[in-house]
Amino acid sequence: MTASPIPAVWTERHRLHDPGGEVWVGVPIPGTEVVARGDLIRDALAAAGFEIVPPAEHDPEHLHRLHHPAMVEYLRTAYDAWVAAGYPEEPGQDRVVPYVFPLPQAVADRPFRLPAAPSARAGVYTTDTTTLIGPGTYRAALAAADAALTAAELVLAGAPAAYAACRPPGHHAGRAFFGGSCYLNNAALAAQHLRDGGRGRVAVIDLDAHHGNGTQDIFYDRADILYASVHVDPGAGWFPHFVGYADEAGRGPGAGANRNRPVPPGCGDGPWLEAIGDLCAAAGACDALVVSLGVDGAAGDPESPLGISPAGFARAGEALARLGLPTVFVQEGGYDLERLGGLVVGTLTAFAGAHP
Ligand code: SP5
Ligand code: ZN
Repeated sequence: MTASPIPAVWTERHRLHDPGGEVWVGVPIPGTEVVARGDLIRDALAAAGFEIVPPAEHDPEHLHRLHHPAMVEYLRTAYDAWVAAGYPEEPGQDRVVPYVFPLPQAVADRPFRLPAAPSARAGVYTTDTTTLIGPGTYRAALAAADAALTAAELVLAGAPAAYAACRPPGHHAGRAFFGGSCYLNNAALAAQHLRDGGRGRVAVIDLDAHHGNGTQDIFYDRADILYASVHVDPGAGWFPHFVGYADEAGRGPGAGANRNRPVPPGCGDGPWLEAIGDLCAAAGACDALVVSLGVDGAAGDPESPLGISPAGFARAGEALARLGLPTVFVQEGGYDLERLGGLVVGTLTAFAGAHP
């Protein structure tokens, strides 16, 4: 096979992040956002002839464009504070995981008090109990952000498309919250980088099976970055549960620049591709594209019921290519370890074959 025209940014620093499982409905379970994902994606790309490129390092100050500095500082320091407080010994938890949350209706009308206990601080910025922080989580999240920024730089330098093998993923991370196995919003950072590099209007099309509530949060008030997502209907009982409905269309100057297309569990290729057609039509007036490429909509994936076939992902890649835009792909979810690499390669290859 000839070399792919899409450079793939990847770093072994993803291995620094081992969430060590997750806590779901109170039960510690192995979790599906595992270290093996990053290596399986790399191996599939290399076997298919993709050029593997290391990310350039960026000053973490970059993150403050889109993330609250206090959250970034929390992510940087949370694990050390957790260990210093002795939780790995008593009660025996070696990852940062919350047990209380400052719900707005419980605290909103009084000054915010940053809790003294690291166990309570763990609930200040995360939405859930499934997004644990380990010793290398912050460094791996920085490396994933570097990969997305580097892919954006390759496109700004003239590549028609570039792919960032981000792990941990990012689209559930908002300006001042993280969750859903995400810490920093890689796709949003790539979109902002394209704007900063002179692209006038940027579309983020999110194919991950779940709604990207973090990306929506970051860009909800902005007209210069369109967020458009197809995802399993949160109203049918799926993560992120509280956000991702069709009537969330943006606010203020961003009104009309947010588009959600929830699809029903088990919908399969037809309705999913129809929704993607709508999202692409909305992105037609943009100057650059970021694709949040989650492949967890695939049939057999343990985290979603959508049942999309490999051919469906290829058709999606072709539809995105027909936009004819400079495109940055950013990896999000995808948890079927047998099929993960093939789905990523298949989507990118179909895109490359149809891109003008
Ligand atoms: C990036 C991304 O795809 N995040 C999605 C995280 C969704 N997590 C939802 C709750 C996890 C519970 N998993 C239990 C699986 C049982 N089949
Ligand atoms: Zn997902």
